[in-house]
Amino acid sequence: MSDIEQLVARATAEFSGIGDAALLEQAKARYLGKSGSVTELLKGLGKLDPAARKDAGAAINSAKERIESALNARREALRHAALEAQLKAEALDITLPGRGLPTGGLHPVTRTLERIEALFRAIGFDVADGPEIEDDFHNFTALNTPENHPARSMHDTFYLENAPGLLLRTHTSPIQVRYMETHKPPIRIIAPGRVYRVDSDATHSPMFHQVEGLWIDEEVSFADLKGVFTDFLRNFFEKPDLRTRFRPSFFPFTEPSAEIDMSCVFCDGNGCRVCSQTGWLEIAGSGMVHPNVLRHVGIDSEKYIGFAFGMGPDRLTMLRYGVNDLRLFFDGDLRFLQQFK
Ligand code: 2NL
Repeated sequence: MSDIEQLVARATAEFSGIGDAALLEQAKARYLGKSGSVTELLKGLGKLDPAARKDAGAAINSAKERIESALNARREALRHAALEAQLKAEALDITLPGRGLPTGGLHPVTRTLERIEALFRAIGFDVADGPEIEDDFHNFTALNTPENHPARSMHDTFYLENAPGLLLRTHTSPIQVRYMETHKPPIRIIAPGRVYRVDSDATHSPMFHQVEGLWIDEEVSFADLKGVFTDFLRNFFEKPDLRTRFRPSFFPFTEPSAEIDMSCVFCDGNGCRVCSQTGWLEIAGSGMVHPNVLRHVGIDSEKYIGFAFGMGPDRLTMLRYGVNDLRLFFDGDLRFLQQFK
């Protein structure tokens, strides 16, 4: 084999043995670089006589081309190998299950409030709103609650420091008081919202919810109260045979006043653990709005009359979903809350 052919063989073999792109470029320099073997051969052509120069030149150029193509083939092979290695290293397993986007959901008590609102809207009631920080007049005085009433004590009510006369509303009645101050009868509203009392155990939270209702017109009777509220409970619990009973009671803002019981939704009134074997569950307070309340808001108590009621949607939610500890609703434990989505 001629020296030139040996050079091609050596270069081709050397390139094939190189596994690194930078080393390959160094090897290229040794053959095709400024003082590489092939370049040196080309430089030597000038010393040959013209006859020999043509053949030698052709042979060297042919060798140069084959070395270049061996070089390019190796470059390509190395680039391909590098790509393969990268693809392997960065491989994604697209058959793995995705992480999923968690979806939010309404709080169970919110669902109850929305349900109550829908049922009362359906019979022509409006839904009223008001501030959670109230003044003494709207929370107590207007509601005929005397100055020395225990509900007004710091043991029962959260008062604001450095803000005399301001407090966290203890019921949603002040919403109804404000509504009566600004609207003329007929008035048909419910007042849902958060309320606050100094109280905390398995059945009492310092923050809880209330929905009050109010119907004021020229001829609203206790019979209307019984009809509206019984109908509401039957729709809310989806029990057409649900029964109610109204027991005499006392509230400063109603006269007469009544506690409302409903037949137990778990045993239909036969007696079970939930109703302490009585067949009845206490569900709301109610009565005919006290004339003093109407006077406080500037409504003529000789012309107008009406009923009011107040209930606890937290308790309604517990009964509807069979939950036995009120605190579960307000602990913020998503394992519990997510069950109601
Ligand atoms: C209860 C008792 C009640 C009312 C709330 C009311 C509101 C106005 C006028 C008269 Cl503006 N009354 N609200 C009346 C009777 C009972 O709630 O035990 N709630 C859970």
